[in-house]
Amino acid sequence: MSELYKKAIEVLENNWRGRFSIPCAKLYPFQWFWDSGLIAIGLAHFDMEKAETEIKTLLDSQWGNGFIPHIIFHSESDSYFPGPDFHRSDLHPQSSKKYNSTGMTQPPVTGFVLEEIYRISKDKKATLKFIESTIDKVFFNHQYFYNNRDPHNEGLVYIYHNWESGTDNSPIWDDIWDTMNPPEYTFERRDTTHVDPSQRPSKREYDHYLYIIDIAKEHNYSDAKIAELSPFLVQDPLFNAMLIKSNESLIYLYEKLGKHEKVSQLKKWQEKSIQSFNSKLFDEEIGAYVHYDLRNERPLQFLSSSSFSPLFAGIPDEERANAMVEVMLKKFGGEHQYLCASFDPTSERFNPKKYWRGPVWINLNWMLYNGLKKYEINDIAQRVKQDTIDMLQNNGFYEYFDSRKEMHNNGKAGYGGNNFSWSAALLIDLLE
Ligand code: 2M8
Repeated sequence: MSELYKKAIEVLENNWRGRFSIPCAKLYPFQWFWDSGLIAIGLAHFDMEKAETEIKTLLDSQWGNGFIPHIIFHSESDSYFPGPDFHRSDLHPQSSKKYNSTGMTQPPVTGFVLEEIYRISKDKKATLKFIESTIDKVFFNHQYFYNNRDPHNEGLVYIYHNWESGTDNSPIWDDIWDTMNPPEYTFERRDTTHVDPSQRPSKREYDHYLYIIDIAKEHNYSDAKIAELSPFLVQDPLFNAMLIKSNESLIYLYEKLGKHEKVSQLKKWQEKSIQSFNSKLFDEEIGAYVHYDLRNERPLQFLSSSSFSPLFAGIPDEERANAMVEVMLKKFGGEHQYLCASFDPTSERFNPKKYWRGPVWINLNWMLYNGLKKYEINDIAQRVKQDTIDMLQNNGFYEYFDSRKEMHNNGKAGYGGNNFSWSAALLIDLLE
C-alpha cells in the first residue's frame, strides 16, 4: 500500500463521525448529499460496514415525498453559515421529523454509488442484501424528481438553487445573477474564517444565494411555487447526467435482484431523459453540452467540466463523444495545464484560484476518467488519472487545485479546505 493511499485512509478516518462523514473539518461540519455518496465509494475499499452506514444515514434523512436534502445537520455547529435556522426546511409539510436539513437537494449520485459499492465488494451476496434493503428509497427519490422537477414533462429535471448544482459559484450563474437584484443581507460568513476569502464566493454572490432560499421559504418549499417563482431555474447537464447514470444503475441492480416491477418505469424515464438531453442540452456551436436557463428560456452557452460529465453516463454516441474530447483537449488540455479545469480556461470569466470558477475538482476528474474509459479513450483517461494523482501527491488532499502546472512547483497549488473527504475517497478508487 503506497504512502498516498495510507494518507487517504487517514483523512477518511478522521472525518468519520460515527454514522456519516463530514466533507472537511470546520468548513463543512455536517453530512452533504453528493459528498456522502462519493465518500462511500472510497470507504467501500477498506471498510464496507462504514460505506453502508454512510448510505443508510443519508437515506434515513429522506422526506415523505422522496426528496433527499443537500445538508443534514446532525449536530449544532457555529462554524458554518447558513445553518438550520436560516433554511427552515421544517416549513415543508413532508420534511423529515428526525433531522434538521436544508430544503434543497444535490446531484443524485446514490444509484450509481450503490452499483460502485457492489462492484468493489468482495462479498457480493452480503452487499446485494444491503442493496435490497435500500434501493427502493433511491427509486423513490428519482420518482420525486420526475414528478416534481420536470414541469414540461421532458425527462429533464431542474435545479432551483446554485447550491443544488454542486458547482456553486460557476461563472455560468453570473448570467442569472444579472437578472436579479436581491437585497443586501446582514450576516456573518463562517467559510471565510477557515479559507482565504479570495478562494471563496463574494458577499454579493451570497446575497443572491440567500434570496433564492427566502423565496422558497415564503412558500414553505412548495415545488410548484418554486417552479413558478424562483429566479433560478436551470436544467443542469451535470445534475441530469447523474440522474441518468443512477437510473442505469438502478435498472442493473433491480435486474440482479430479480425485481422487475420497477425496471419498466426506469426504462421509460431513461429513454425520454437521454433523448431530451441530447436534443436540448447539446450545443452544436460549442461542441459540448451546456446548461439551459428554464426561467428565461435560453441556453447558457459556456464550457465547464460539467459539459463533459455526460460521458460518465454514456449519453453521447461515440462520434459525438470523440468530438467532445477534442474540444476539451483544445481548450482545457494544453501541455501546461492539468486536466480538467472546472471552467473554460480561455474565457475571461476563468479564475484558476476561486472555488468553482476554474480550479480542478477531484470528483469531476473521477467522472471524466471513468467516462473516457467507457468510450475506450484510454490514453486521455490515463492522463486524467495521472494528473489527479500528481496534484494530490504534490499538494495534499485539498478541496480544489490550480490547473496551471507552473503553480505546482512549491506544493501550494491546493486551495479551499484541506483533508477533504471526496478527494481522498476517489483517489483510493483511482489507485485500485
Ligand atoms: C460546497 O458547497 C457548500 C454549500 O453546499 C458551501 O460552499 O458551503 C460545494 O463544493 C458542494 O458541491 C459540496 O457538496 C460542499 C461540501 O463539500 O461544498
